[in-house]
Amino acid sequence: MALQVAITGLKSQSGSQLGLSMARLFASAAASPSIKVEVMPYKVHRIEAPSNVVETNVEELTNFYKLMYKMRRMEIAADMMYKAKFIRGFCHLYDGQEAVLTGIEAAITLKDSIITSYRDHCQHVSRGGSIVSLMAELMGKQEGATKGLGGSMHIYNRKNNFYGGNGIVGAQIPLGAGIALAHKYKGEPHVCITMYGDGAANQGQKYEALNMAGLWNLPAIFVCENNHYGMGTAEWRAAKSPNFYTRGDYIPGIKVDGMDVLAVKNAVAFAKAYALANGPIVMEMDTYRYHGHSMSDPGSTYRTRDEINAMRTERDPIERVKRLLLNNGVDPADLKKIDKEVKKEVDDAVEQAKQGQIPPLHWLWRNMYAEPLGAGMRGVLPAEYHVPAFDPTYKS
Ligand SMILES: Cc1ncc(C[n+]2csc(CCOP(=O)(O)OP(=O)(O)O)c2C)c(N)n1
Ligand SMILES: [Mg+2]
Repeated sequence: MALQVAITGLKSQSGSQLGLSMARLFASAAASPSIKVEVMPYKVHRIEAPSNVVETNVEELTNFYKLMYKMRRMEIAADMMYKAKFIRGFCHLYDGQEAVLTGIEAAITLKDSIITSYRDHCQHVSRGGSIVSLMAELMGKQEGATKGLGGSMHIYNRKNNFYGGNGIVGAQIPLGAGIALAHKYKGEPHVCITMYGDGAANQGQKYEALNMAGLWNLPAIFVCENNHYGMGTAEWRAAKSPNFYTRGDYIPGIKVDGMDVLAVKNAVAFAKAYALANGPIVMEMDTYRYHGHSMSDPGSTYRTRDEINAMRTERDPIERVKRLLLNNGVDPADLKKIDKEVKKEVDDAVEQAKQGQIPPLHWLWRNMYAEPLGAGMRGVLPAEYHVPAFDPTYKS
């Protein structure tokens, strides 16, 4: 079966808007028969649930499979490069959670904005960045997404409305409300997706941001990725109410199986339409991270191996899509071919990134401000003191 075919004529609750975003993410040329899938019913708060019957087709599923497998291989490669000391410092991996981002991207366009926490590698690629520039950034090379100066937690792509990469827990939540305000202020029909964890969901700044978003009816979608742990702390130890989809109080909420890309796609399309017409909405994605919190956490001291294994065998988002594809007549050899191609793409990107250059030392003093302000810091003018000569090649 030819797998490189197109997605057209998707009919779902999001109508042409979903078709458009699909064309962007998953380029296509011909329609294939529609497949109806029943996803886990949504739990809702102050809103009526959308249908849990989702329409898809082999082409769409194939492209979901490819993107999620790419994310998985990228994170496995990052893990290996960290252990081989090519990557230093902070590094938080996203494997296990791939269906959340893939489903979100399927329901929005690059004109909609995304902002997230430090767990940001996959957003860089889903928003159009290359795997080479991701790997180069992780290795601190100047060919990296943020010129090797940001590293794992600080990847941005303003051109495609990806606002990072934020190391301070919860800091992205008010920023996301601000981005939604900008969309509204400019009269744009776009939303801001703000992704944060179950740990961040208990923070005060979230409630201030929700209040303002609610007051001003901002097109803001607050996506709590509930992977059930904040570092080594289980959600029930940190949250009086772990029903994160209800925690917006006066703001409606919806709880989604975050290990099912179709459930996510359908719910985000619904949330986007709601947010544009009415204002903010909270989404709780029930998901799981396979790796530890970051590289210093083996991930097995505060949860059992049985729990991790059960997630992998019973709820893995990639295996779920694979099963759907096989049940709908796709040849297993075609999926093996995809696996091989994706693995090679990631391996080649890692090798290319290794060849990159370490940034020159004086770049440490560049890009702190849009242009050197001439303002001193504790009596020192950084540009004069530390930088031999202004480097006009720095800004791209
Ligand atoms: C304000 C602040 N407090 C503490 C930390 C340290 N810290 C980093 S990640 C994290 C846990 C956050 O967990 P969660 O929000 O569930 O996100 P996840 O890592 O599970 O994606 C903590 C406490 C920080 N970076 N910023
Ligand atoms: Mg968490």
